[in-house]
Amino acid sequence: MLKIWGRRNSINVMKVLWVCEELALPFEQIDAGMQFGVVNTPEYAAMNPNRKVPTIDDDGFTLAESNTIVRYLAARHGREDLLPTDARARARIESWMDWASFSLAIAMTPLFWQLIRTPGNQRDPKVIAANATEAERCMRILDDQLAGQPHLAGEGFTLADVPAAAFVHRWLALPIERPALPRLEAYYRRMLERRGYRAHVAGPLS
Ligand SMILES: N[C@@H](CCC(=O)N[C@@H](CS)C(=O)NCC(=O)O)C(=O)O
Repeated sequence: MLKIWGRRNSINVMKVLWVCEELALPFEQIDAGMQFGVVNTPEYAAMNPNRKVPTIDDDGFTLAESNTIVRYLAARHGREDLLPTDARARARIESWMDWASFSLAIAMTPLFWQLIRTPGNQRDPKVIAANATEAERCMRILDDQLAGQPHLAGEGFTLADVPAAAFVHRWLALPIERPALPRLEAYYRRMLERRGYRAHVAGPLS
């Protein structure tokens, strides 16, 4: 059975668990990272030298990097709807995945850590303000992209939606002031119709 190492409150682990639900794949999840340790063992480092979560073992094939893992799983299970083989259709999807990890995450990660994982008396208001502004700018990009289409890459749900929608839940759940972004909020409600998103992504922040 597919093994997934990673604590359930890691956004990168959430993406993998969610996609397993989309693929109806059985899996064994093993707590690892932060308070669970594991990542600093030599056995784990041999699978993932970066010592981060998630890592998977699919029948002896080990793989790190959450976006790569979800692309691998979709391809391995022939899910053209989630990740087409056509070069351009696929590139559109990957572009949104990369954007979420390299632009949206750059603002969302410090914002989330400050507001959720840092004691109130140790927070830095400047870090919060700067990243809240940048996160809002990114969320407006998503809101614009959703004009006239229900998902980020067009009509259907694809892997383009996975990293971005994981951050949308966090952004909407953070104790910050937000502008009304009706298309983004409708998108969030659409994501909530998905069992895997409800089960693995849309829980309380921790
Ligand atoms: N680019 C990597 C990033 C992995 C990463 O930074 N994971 C975080 C959790 S979201 C981590 O392992 N943090 C340290 C820990 O949990 O011990 C991926 O997408 O898998």
